[in-house]
Amino acid sequence: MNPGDTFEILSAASITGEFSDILLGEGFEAGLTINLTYHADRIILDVSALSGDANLDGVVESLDLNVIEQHLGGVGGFREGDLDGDGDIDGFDFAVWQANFGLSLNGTGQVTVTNASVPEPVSGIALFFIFGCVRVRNSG
Ligand SMILES: [Ca+2]
Ligand SMILES: [Ca+2]
Repeated sequence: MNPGDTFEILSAASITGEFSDILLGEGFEAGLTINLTYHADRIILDVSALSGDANLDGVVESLDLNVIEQHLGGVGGFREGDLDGDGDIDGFDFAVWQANFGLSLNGTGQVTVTNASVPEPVSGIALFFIFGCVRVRNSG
């Protein structure tokens, strides 16, 4: 999974509940955040990261600057230091890193939930994320 990835993990005529538990699998990177958005007919999973955290360890620190420096002048994605998402690694990415230096996430991996519709809660349904096993559709 990479920051910016979006997956439709469930599609149905009508969805009336939500997952009661979400477990992040082995190897889920500490700096990644997943957001589940419940719609009336589908559930969307978006992956994001702290702006500036190129090495995805959950902290914006000097190690992230090292990533930018290693790829400076080249092309790549978030993991190569393209922090502004324009496909290259340059001074603008450095500015993103600098503006966010010192920020950190709490804990290992983050999960947030957004309700685009307001489904009725259903207990006993668990969603187990095993790293790499949720790739249903990648629009990114
Ligand atoms: Ca970092
Ligand atoms: Ca860039």
